[in-house]
Amino acid sequence: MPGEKSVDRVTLEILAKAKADGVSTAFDRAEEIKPCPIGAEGSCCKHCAMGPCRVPAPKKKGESETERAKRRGVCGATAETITARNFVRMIAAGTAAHSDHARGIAEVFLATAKGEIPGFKIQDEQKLYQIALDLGVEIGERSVQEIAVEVGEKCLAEFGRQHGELLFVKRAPLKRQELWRKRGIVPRGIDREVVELMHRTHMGVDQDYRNLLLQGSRCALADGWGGSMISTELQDVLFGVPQPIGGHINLGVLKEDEVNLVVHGHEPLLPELMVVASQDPEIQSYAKSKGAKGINLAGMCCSANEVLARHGIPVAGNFLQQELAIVTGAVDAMVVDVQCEMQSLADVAKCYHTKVITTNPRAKMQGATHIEFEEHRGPDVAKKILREAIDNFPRRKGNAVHIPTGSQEMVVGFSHETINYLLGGLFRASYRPLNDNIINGRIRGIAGVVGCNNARTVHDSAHLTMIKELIKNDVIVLTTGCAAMACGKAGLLTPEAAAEYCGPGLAEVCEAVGLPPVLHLGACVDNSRILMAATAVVKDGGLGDDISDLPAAGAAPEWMSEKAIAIGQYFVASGVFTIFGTTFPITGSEEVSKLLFEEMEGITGGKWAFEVDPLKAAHMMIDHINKKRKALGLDKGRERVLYDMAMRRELDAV
Ligand code: XCC
Repeated sequence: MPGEKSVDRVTLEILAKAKADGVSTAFDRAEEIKPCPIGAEGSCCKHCAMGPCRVPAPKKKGESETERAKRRGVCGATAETITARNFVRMIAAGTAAHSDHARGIAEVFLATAKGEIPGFKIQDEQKLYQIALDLGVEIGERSVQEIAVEVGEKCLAEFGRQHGELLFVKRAPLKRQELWRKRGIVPRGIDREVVELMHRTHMGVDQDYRNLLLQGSRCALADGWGGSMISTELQDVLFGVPQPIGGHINLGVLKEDEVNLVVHGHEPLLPELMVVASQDPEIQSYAKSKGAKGINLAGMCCSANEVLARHGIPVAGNFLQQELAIVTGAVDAMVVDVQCEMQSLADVAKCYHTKVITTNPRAKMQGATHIEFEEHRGPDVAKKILREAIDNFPRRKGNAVHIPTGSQEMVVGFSHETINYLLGGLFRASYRPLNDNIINGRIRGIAGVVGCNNARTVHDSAHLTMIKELIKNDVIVLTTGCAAMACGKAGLLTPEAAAEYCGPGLAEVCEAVGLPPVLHLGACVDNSRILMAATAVVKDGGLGDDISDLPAAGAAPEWMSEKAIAIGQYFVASGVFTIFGTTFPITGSEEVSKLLFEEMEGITGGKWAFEVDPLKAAHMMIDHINKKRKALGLDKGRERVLYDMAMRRELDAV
């Protein structure tokens, strides 16, 4: 309905409760606080104490050279330098976030391999061997433990590497690697690229916006093919590669008669232990002793995606629903780690009985209880937190509780490995059927639609409008993060969605295999799975020899976090046309806009676009996909060959 803040009925229902309870949420604050127009365009510089300098946008027409020369900061920095600096600092922050997460995982992985840590073990040996091969770790007759120790050490060394190339760069198509080398943007060490970007954007260092954007690309690649990929890969070995699994989503997953504990954030280490600890008979009977029927673990944001994909743990909601989970009055504890946690959680919790528990020394919050997740006694910490939640259950204020009815079913847990065997069959796992269906036109192309919610747009609306338009036009969608949850709530992550929303070609493929038309690939670090899927498609042949040749596009229509910019840039640097909605933080400079929206294609084969209207954005993606199909000679329309028995026999004989 026009004027509504969300397209999700459940969100609106709890927003009404927040209003009645006198609780302010991000939805309200987004209306009260107007964004600074110059900051929104990226041309406000506060990198030194002579500023902040706000460099206004140029006059629409007829700006004289003198007027143009005046549009500078005190140090003389131009709008292009300032916007480029701000933009690449976002990349540095996003890369740092994903990569610091990855470092934590690598440390726990190594300690697990050495047998120094309780609660974790090497679960997926197949994946370990695959990673070992890619990292150049010898397998031979060595034990799983020996291999895992060396894999852990090699991954940890990637952060502090000073020279050479990140090892996972070799996973990319050869042509792509060559292009990166030619452009001088192959990442060395992950930390090194972040530090260099912070240095270059310090006052008075790199004042050439093109040069800044090249290092921005190098740093972003250190995220996608470095930090994020290390997180995904090592998490898969520790906790298992996700397999298709059923799940439920939305605030209706909370339970009236059970202890509700919501895990929120990004790192799956503690949530994995909570899954185990919540099933412990001692903890279960403790919950019963306090009058609860059991323990209901639910997830929020990317922590949710992690435990959903591996255990089918229900999802309470995406980014903009975090305060609303507490407003239901039914959450006994919200346990947070790092990233995307609103500081307002502690304030909202004051109006109810919810205990907000921070667990990571990097991320404390005033008004929250801090129980540190010390990995070496992880299972004990998990139980301690569960007991806190259980102790809090009797404090629920009955008249303040309102849990919306119902939740949506979905099928999740896809990865580049599962796409392989789902489409190819268990015994001839391959991307061939996917490639063939793209070549024959049943599937027009592939889109990665990912990213956040943003309180300045209608919650979930742009995700759903864009994705429905894409699948209607036979574009299969890979999704992660909060976008994936929007799809889950709207029923797009079910095989049945194929018949309802897809064009005839995609519907046919999905129905034949029993796949949803939108595949949930996990959390935001798992966007690295999309890079791997794209690479697998290239390597299977018939669709060009680089990611930039593929009929594919990426989007984050409701983005808000710096991590999204890092992700967008590593997709662009990997050769993908990538379109963002909401706002775009470089529009204060015509030169930087031209570089990112046009010239980048000549540098990396991918480019950015900015379009607020999700329907228009979807058609820009489809046009791009069509352009790539044409370049591959696939624009002739599909030829339907009807096989008679003789032809079938002939085929079988091949
Ligand atoms: Fe955060 Fe990952 Fe964005 Fe959602 S999608 S708001 S970054 S939780 Ni990652």
